[in-house]
Amino acid sequence: MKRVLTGLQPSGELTLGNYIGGIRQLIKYQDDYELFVFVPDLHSITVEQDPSLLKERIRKNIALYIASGLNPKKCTLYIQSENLYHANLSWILECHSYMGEMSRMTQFKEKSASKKNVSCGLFTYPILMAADILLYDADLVPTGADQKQHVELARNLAERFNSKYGETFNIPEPLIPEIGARIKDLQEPTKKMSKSSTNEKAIIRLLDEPEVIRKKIMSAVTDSDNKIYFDEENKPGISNLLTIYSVLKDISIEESVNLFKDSNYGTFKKAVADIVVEKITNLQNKYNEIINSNLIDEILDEGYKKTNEIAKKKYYEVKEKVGLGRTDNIRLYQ
Ligand code: ATP
Ligand code: LTN
Repeated sequence: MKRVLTGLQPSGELTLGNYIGGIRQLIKYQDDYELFVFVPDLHSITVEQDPSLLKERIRKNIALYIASGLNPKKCTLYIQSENLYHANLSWILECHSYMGEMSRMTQFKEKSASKKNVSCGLFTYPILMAADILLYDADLVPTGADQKQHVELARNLAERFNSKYGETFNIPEPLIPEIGARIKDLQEPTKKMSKSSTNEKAIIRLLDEPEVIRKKIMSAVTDSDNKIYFDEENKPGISNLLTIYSVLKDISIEESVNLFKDSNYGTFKKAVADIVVEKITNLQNKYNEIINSNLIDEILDEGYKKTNEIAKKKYYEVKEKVGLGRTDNIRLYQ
C-alpha cells in the first residue's frame, strides 16, 4: 500500500479553506493509502510565534483533524517536534543542499520580501520539509500547488543522496488536488483564504462562532451585477461562494447556479451561510467532545511511537552512510 504523508502548519487556526482544500482530501485518502498526517510545528517557528498560542494551536489542530473525519484508527497522527529525527536528518540534508537551488525557492522569496529580520530557518524551511518526507519513504505528498517546488527539492535531494551513498530514500511524488476547491479570501476574492491572514473578516475559521460565520459571509465582497453565475475572472466573490456552496452540498457548480440563477445576492448568501454553519456546527460538536479528553494524548503517544521507530531506522542508516559517529552504534538507538 502506498504511503501518503502531509502536514498543515500551525501558523494560524485552521480555516474553511484548509478544510475544503486540505483536510477533506485527506479523509478520502485514509481508506486507500497508509496515511501519515503531522503538525509541522518546527516549520511554524520560521516566523515569530507566541509560545503559548502555538502550543494551544497544535492541540486544537489535532482535535480539528479528528473532528473533520480523520480516523486515528486508519491514519497516523503525530507532532513533528516530538520526533527528534526530523531536525537531525534536516541538518544532514542541509549539508547536501546548495545555496543556488535554495535561493530559487519561490515561497522564500515571497515570504522574505516584506520582512526585516528574515530567519535562517525560513531559508532552510524546504530542507526540513524534505526531511519530513524522506524519513518515512513517503510515496505521495498531498499539498497545495505552492508547495510543489518544495516536493521537487525533496526529490532532488533524495536522488543526490542515493547516487552518492547508494539507494537510501524513496523518491516522492506531489499529489496536488483537482482544481476548483481553492477557497478565496472573502474580502479580496482574488487572493486565497489563508490561515495566517491578518484580516479576520476575510476568513472563516473552523472554530468561529456560528453568528460570526454568518456575518462574515453576509458581508463577503461581491459585485454590483446582481446575477448569479460562475466566472472567476469577472465575478470572483460570487464564484467563490458558489464553490463553497457546491463543495459542502456535494453538488456541481452548474447545479448550484441553477438553484440560484433567479435569486438575489442576499438570498444566495444566506443559503451559503446556512450550509457553512451546519457543517461547521457538526464539526465543532465533535471537536468539543475531543479537545478536553485523554484521547488526543493517547493518539499522539501512539503516533509518536510508531513514527519514531521508522524514523530512527532511517536516520541510523543515513548517519552510517555519511560516516558520522562510531561504527555499529545502533545499540544506542535501541
Ligand atoms: P499560511 O497562511 O500559513 O500560508 P494556509 O492557510 O495558506 O497557511 P497551508 O498551510 O499553506 O495553508 O496549507 C495547508 C493545506 O490547506 C494545503 O493542503 C493547502 O492546499 C490547503 N489550503 C490552504 N488554503 C487553502 C484555500 N484557500 N483553499 C483550498 N485549500 C487550501
Ligand atoms: N510546508 C507545508 C507544510 C509541511 C509539509 C511537510 C507538507 C511541512 N512539512 C511535509 C507535506 C510534507 C505547508 O506549508 N503547507
